[in-house]
Amino acid sequence: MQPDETISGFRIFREVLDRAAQEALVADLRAVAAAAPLFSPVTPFGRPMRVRMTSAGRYGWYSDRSGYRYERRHPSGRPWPDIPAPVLELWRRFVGSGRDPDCCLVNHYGEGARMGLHQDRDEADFGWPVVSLSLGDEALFRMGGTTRGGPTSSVWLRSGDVVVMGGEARLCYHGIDRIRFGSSTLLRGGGRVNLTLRVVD
Ligand code: MD6
Ligand code: FE
Repeated sequence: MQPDETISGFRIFREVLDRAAQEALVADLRAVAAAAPLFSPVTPFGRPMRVRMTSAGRYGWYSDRSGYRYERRHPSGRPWPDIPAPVLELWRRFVGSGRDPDCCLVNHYGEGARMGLHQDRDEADFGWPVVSLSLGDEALFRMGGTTRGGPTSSVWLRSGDVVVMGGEARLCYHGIDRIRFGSSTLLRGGGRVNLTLRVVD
Protein backbone atom coordinates (compact mmCIF):
# COMPACT_ATOMS: atom_id res chain seq x y z
CA MET A 1 0.00 0.00 0.00
CA GLN A 2 1.31 3.46 -0.94
CA PRO A 3 1.11 6.26 1.63
CA ASP A 4 -0.55 9.55 0.68
CA GLU A 5 2.36 11.41 2.26
CA THR A 6 5.74 10.45 3.72
CA ILE A 7 7.27 13.01 6.06
CA SER A 8 10.65 12.26 7.72
CA GLY A 9 9.88 8.57 7.22
CA PHE A 10 6.43 8.78 8.84
CA ARG A 11 4.03 7.18 6.36
CA ILE A 12 0.61 8.83 6.38
CA PHE A 13 -2.48 7.13 4.94
CA ARG A 14 -5.58 9.30 4.66
CA GLU A 15 -9.16 8.20 5.39
CA VAL A 16 -8.29 4.55 5.86
CA LEU A 17 -11.54 4.07 7.79
CA ASP A 18 -14.79 5.54 6.51
CA ARG A 19 -17.36 7.06 8.83
CA ALA A 20 -19.30 3.82 9.39
CA ALA A 21 -16.11 1.92 10.30
CA GLN A 22 -15.07 4.75 12.63
CA GLU A 23 -18.44 4.65 14.41
CA ALA A 24 -18.25 0.87 14.82
CA LEU A 25 -14.75 1.20 16.25
CA VAL A 26 -15.84 3.88 18.71
CA ALA A 27 -18.43 1.42 20.06
CA ASP A 28 -15.67 -1.19 20.53
CA LEU A 29 -13.51 1.39 22.30
CA ARG A 30 -16.34 2.30 24.67
CA ALA A 31 -16.37 -1.36 25.71
CA VAL A 32 -12.58 -1.24 26.23
CA ALA A 33 -12.93 1.88 28.39
CA ALA A 34 -15.77 0.27 30.38
CA ALA A 35 -13.53 -2.72 31.23
CA ALA A 36 -10.37 -0.63 31.69
CA PRO A 37 -11.31 2.96 32.60
CA LEU A 38 -9.28 5.89 31.24
CA PHE A 39 -6.76 7.34 33.72
CA SER A 40 -4.23 10.19 33.73
CA PRO A 41 -0.70 8.84 34.05
CA VAL A 42 1.90 10.83 35.96
CA THR A 43 5.20 11.50 34.20
CA PRO A 44 8.50 10.42 35.82
CA PHE A 45 8.84 14.14 36.67
CA GLY A 46 5.65 13.97 38.72
CA ARG A 47 3.39 15.92 36.37
CA PRO A 48 -0.03 14.49 35.49
CA MET A 49 -0.36 14.03 31.72
CA ARG A 50 -3.14 15.98 30.05
CA VAL A 51 -4.03 13.05 27.85
CA ARG A 52 -6.14 10.32 29.47
CA MET A 53 -5.20 6.74 28.61
CA THR A 54 -6.06 3.11 28.75
CA SER A 55 -4.94 0.03 26.82
CA ALA A 56 -6.05 -3.25 25.32
CA GLY A 57 -3.91 -6.32 24.74
CA ARG A 58 -1.34 -8.38 26.68
CA TYR A 59 0.33 -5.19 27.85
CA GLY A 60 -0.75 -1.66 28.64
CA TRP A 61 1.45 1.40 28.64
CA TYR A 62 1.86 3.01 32.05
CA SER A 63 3.78 5.83 33.66
CA ASP A 64 4.38 7.08 37.20
CA ARG A 65 7.28 8.39 39.31
CA SER A 66 9.15 5.14 38.63
CA GLY A 67 9.18 5.75 34.87
CA TYR A 68 7.56 4.77 31.59
CA ARG A 69 6.86 1.06 31.12
CA TYR A 70 4.44 -1.64 30.06
CA GLU A 71 2.27 -3.36 32.64
CA ARG A 72 0.32 -6.62 32.45
CA ARG A 73 -2.60 -5.12 34.37
CA HIS A 74 -4.71 -1.98 34.50
CA PRO A 75 -4.20 0.10 37.69
CA SER A 76 -7.42 -1.55 38.99
CA GLY A 77 -5.50 -4.86 39.08
CA ARG A 78 -7.55 -6.40 36.27
CA PRO A 79 -5.95 -7.61 33.02
CA TRP A 80 -6.39 -5.35 29.98
CA PRO A 81 -9.29 -6.23 27.66
CA ASP A 82 -8.62 -7.84 24.29
CA ILE A 83 -7.66 -5.69 21.31
CA PRO A 84 -10.84 -5.21 19.20
CA ALA A 85 -10.89 -7.33 16.02
CA PRO A 86 -11.10 -4.36 13.58
CA VAL A 87 -7.96 -2.93 15.18
CA LEU A 88 -6.07 -6.19 14.63
CA GLU A 89 -7.30 -6.16 11.03
CA LEU A 90 -5.88 -2.69 10.57
CA TRP A 91 -2.47 -3.81 11.90
CA ARG A 92 -2.42 -6.82 9.57
CA ARG A 93 -3.19 -4.59 6.61
CA PHE A 94 -0.18 -2.39 7.26
CA VAL A 95 2.31 -4.75 8.94
CA GLY A 96 1.24 -8.24 7.82
CA SER A 97 0.22 -11.35 9.72
CA GLY A 98 3.67 -12.35 11.04
CA ARG A 99 2.95 -11.04 14.48
CA ASP A 100 0.02 -9.25 16.09
CA PRO A 101 0.52 -6.25 18.36
CA ASP A 102 0.81 -6.80 22.13
CA CYS A 103 -0.59 -3.42 23.05
CA CYS A 104 -3.22 -1.05 21.73
CA LEU A 105 -2.73 2.19 23.63
CA VAL A 106 -5.83 4.38 23.67
CA ASN A 107 -5.17 8.10 24.16
CA HIS A 108 -8.02 10.53 24.74
CA TYR A 109 -7.48 14.26 24.13
CA GLY A 110 -10.01 16.63 25.64
CA GLU A 111 -10.09 20.38 25.02
CA GLY A 112 -6.59 21.84 25.47
CA ALA A 113 -4.83 18.47 25.70
CA ARG A 114 -1.52 18.03 23.92
CA MET A 115 1.40 15.61 23.94
CA GLY A 116 4.97 16.82 24.09
CA LEU A 117 7.64 15.66 21.66
CA HIS A 118 8.77 12.14 22.59
CA GLN A 119 10.25 8.96 21.21
CA ASP A 120 8.45 5.61 21.51
CA ARG A 121 11.26 3.52 22.99
CA ASP A 122 9.78 1.37 25.75
CA GLU A 123 9.48 -1.63 23.40
CA ALA A 124 12.08 -4.42 23.08
CA ASP A 125 12.38 -4.63 19.28
CA PHE A 126 12.38 -1.46 17.16
CA GLY A 127 12.20 -3.65 14.03
CA TRP A 128 8.42 -3.59 14.47
CA PRO A 129 6.66 -0.37 13.48
CA VAL A 130 4.16 1.57 15.55
CA VAL A 131 0.81 2.02 13.79
CA SER A 132 -1.48 4.84 14.86
CA LEU A 133 -5.11 5.62 14.03
CA SER A 134 -6.76 8.99 14.65
CA LEU A 135 -10.46 9.33 15.54
CA GLY A 136 -12.49 12.45 16.23
CA ASP A 137 -11.13 15.98 16.27
CA GLU A 138 -8.26 17.05 14.01
CA ALA A 139 -4.80 17.17 15.56
CA LEU A 140 -1.57 18.91 14.64
CA PHE A 141 1.06 16.14 14.56
CA ARG A 142 4.70 17.28 14.76
CA MET A 143 7.49 15.05 13.48
CA GLY A 144 11.23 15.47 13.94
CA GLY A 145 14.37 13.40 13.71
CA THR A 146 16.10 11.02 16.09
CA THR A 147 17.62 13.78 18.20
CA ARG A 148 15.78 16.36 20.25
CA GLY A 149 15.93 19.95 19.04
CA GLY A 150 16.35 19.35 15.31
CA PRO A 151 14.04 20.61 12.56
CA THR A 152 10.44 19.39 12.56
CA SER A 153 7.47 19.35 10.19
CA SER A 154 3.79 19.24 11.05
CA VAL A 155 0.67 17.83 9.51
CA TRP A 156 -3.02 17.86 10.51
CA LEU A 157 -4.32 14.35 11.19
CA ARG A 158 -8.04 13.80 10.66
CA SER A 159 -10.46 11.13 11.78
CA GLY A 160 -9.74 7.85 9.99
CA ASP A 161 -6.11 8.67 9.13
CA VAL A 162 -3.35 6.14 9.86
CA VAL A 163 0.33 6.88 10.53
CA VAL A 164 2.93 4.11 10.29
CA MET A 165 6.16 4.86 12.13
CA GLY A 166 8.74 2.29 11.09
CA GLY A 167 12.24 1.98 9.66
CA GLU A 168 14.16 5.25 9.88
CA ALA A 169 11.20 6.95 11.58
CA ARG A 170 10.77 4.35 14.35
CA LEU A 171 12.84 6.32 16.86
CA CYS A 172 11.98 9.80 15.60
CA TYR A 173 10.59 12.42 17.95
CA HIS A 174 6.91 13.27 17.50
CA GLY A 175 4.03 14.81 19.41
CA ILE A 176 0.65 16.53 19.24
CA ASP A 177 0.80 20.34 19.51
CA ARG A 178 -2.94 20.86 19.74
CA ILE A 179 -6.31 19.64 18.61
CA ARG A 180 -9.10 21.57 16.94
CA PHE A 181 -11.68 20.91 19.64
CA GLY A 182 -15.13 20.28 18.21
CA SER A 183 -13.93 19.93 14.60
CA SER A 184 -15.40 16.42 14.30
CA THR A 185 -18.84 15.06 15.17
CA LEU A 186 -17.60 11.49 15.69
CA LEU A 187 -17.22 11.58 19.47
CA ARG A 188 -20.06 12.76 21.66
CA GLY A 189 -18.70 15.70 23.62
CA GLY A 190 -15.88 16.30 21.16
CA GLY A 191 -12.21 15.47 21.58
CA ARG A 192 -9.84 13.08 19.91
CA VAL A 193 -8.89 9.46 20.38
CA ASN A 194 -5.62 8.08 19.08
CA LEU A 195 -4.82 4.37 19.02
CA THR A 196 -1.21 3.22 18.83
CA LEU A 197 -0.42 -0.42 18.18
CA ARG A 198 2.92 -1.88 19.25
CA VAL A 199 4.83 -5.11 19.62
CA VAL A 200 6.20 -4.90 23.16
CA ASP A 201 8.46 -7.88 24.00
C1 MD6 B 1 -1.15 10.92 18.90
N1 MD6 B 1 0.75 9.62 18.75
O1 MD6 B 1 -1.28 10.86 17.69
C2 MD6 B 1 0.13 10.55 19.55
N2 MD6 B 1 3.45 7.42 18.48
O2 MD6 B 1 -2.04 11.29 19.64
C3 MD6 B 1 1.92 9.09 19.02
O3 MD6 B 1 2.56 9.37 20.01
C4 MD6 B 1 2.45 8.15 18.06
O4 MD6 B 1 0.93 8.77 16.34
C5 MD6 B 1 4.00 6.55 17.64
C6 MD6 B 1 3.56 6.38 16.35
C7 MD6 B 1 2.53 7.12 15.90
C8 MD6 B 1 1.94 8.04 16.76
FE1 FE C 1 4.35 8.24 20.28
